[in-house]
Amino acid sequence: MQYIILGLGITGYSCLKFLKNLEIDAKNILVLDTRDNPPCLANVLNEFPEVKIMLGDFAKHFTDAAIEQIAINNTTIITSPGVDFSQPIFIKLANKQIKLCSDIEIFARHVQAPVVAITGSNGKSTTTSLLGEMARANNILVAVGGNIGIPVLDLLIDGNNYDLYILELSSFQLQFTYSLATKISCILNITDDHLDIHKTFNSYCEAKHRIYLNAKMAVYDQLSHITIPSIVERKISYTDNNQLFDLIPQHNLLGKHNRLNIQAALVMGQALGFTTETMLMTISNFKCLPHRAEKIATINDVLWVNDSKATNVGATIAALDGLKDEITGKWIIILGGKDKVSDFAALVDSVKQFCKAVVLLGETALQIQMVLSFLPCFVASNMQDAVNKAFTLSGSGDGVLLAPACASFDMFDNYMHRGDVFAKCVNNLKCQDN
Ligand code: UMA
Ligand code: ADP
Repeated sequence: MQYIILGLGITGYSCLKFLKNLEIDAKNILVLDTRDNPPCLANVLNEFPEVKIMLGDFAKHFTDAAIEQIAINNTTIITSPGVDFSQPIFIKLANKQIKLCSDIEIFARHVQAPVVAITGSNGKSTTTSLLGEMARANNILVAVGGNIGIPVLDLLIDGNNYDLYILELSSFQLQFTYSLATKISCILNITDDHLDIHKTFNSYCEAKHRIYLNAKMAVYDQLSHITIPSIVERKISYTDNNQLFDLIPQHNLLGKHNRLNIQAALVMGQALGFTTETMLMTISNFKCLPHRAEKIATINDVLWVNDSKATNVGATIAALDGLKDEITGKWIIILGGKDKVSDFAALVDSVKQFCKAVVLLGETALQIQMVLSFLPCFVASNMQDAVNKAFTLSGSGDGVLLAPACASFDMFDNYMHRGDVFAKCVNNLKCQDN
């Protein structure tokens, strides 16, 4: 069998490690990446110098003759989630009946233990982590991975014999997954995201719904019709199951959206047989993950919050709504970043209600300014400039919220890098203030 791995980020690297672990001969593996210096290039050159790597535009490598060979040899093409499958070359492959596979598909073909899979436009990492903690509290040897940051194939070769896998899955990973048969699949919510790649909301939804294919049980939100499974027989809505939530003594997660995440984790935990006592205790001890509505400083009675993980419009609206009781004044919100073809007009109501000024950054700055011009809007040249502008606009009782509604890749490596830079810039203010 021959393999082509598309992408040499952490997914591509993990696919290669997995294939080598299966003792696939290097001459049967080819790795492609469009970047000049993909993140895991050095690791691969070091560990697997015999594997052939080709960089640059995919179309250059997928010549008509190469496509013919791929079809004849029935080559497996494993694609990374960041690969833009809307490029014409992939349409050409599809027209030749050549299917792409995600790393999740390869995982599905080899995994032995039960799998829980969680998707949604927002709340995936929080819910996945919380459910993972609940499993640990129930003494289950659990592996948590996927879009949350640990490639799933790494979990199959790390030497542990896991009892349960809990996976966070993105639409990009689900798009090319066919045979994942989960014990539970959950869609938390679906709002606009990644339309630059999926092109239409409908095809984004279709990718998300692939999580229910072959699922033994589906967990969804009855109040959000778009999450309702059409194909799974056993299904439970987590918004109809509030009884356990009312027993939680206290928790540290702000906002209505986090209540939903907790409810979803409780319903899945119950279905997995976790004890009520351990689930409630886990929720009480669970701290919000970094870069999600994280309070990072109070300077001159102004609260500074890092919600860099708010990478789409829905997450920003949830953050503004969830944080409304945290300040007595108004928010200065920092918005903008990489364009994903988003409808920023959906921000208008929440921004009108909770904010007094808008500071804009990145590729989408002017686009957002056009829809929020009813408030003072300032375009910043970099994060320090944005933080300084927000500082001068704020008064006692106000807050500054970084919840950009956009991806970070126009100016930063990823949302974590953006959040770290924000925290550092806020820290610089503190130093000036002392
Ligand atoms: N890229 C190229 N050329 C290539 C391949 C990739 O330019 O040939 C670019 C893409 O445009 C992308 C970046 O490289 O922006 C990274 O893509 P990748 O597929 O190499 O990414 P990995 O390093 O393998 O990380 C991926 C997920 N990244 C994406 O989906 C963009 C990680 O999710 C995930 O944690 C990891 O696999 C393990 O499963 C990150 C993410 O931003 C956190 N996800 C999106 C989100 O949550 O909104 C979907
Ligand atoms: P994801 O992994 O799907 O990006 P996270 O749990 O990391 O989700 O949360 C990212 C951001 O999305 C949070 O900072 C918050 O602003 C928002 N968010 C979290 N949960 C929800 C939810 N259930 N509904 C809407 N927005 C949410």
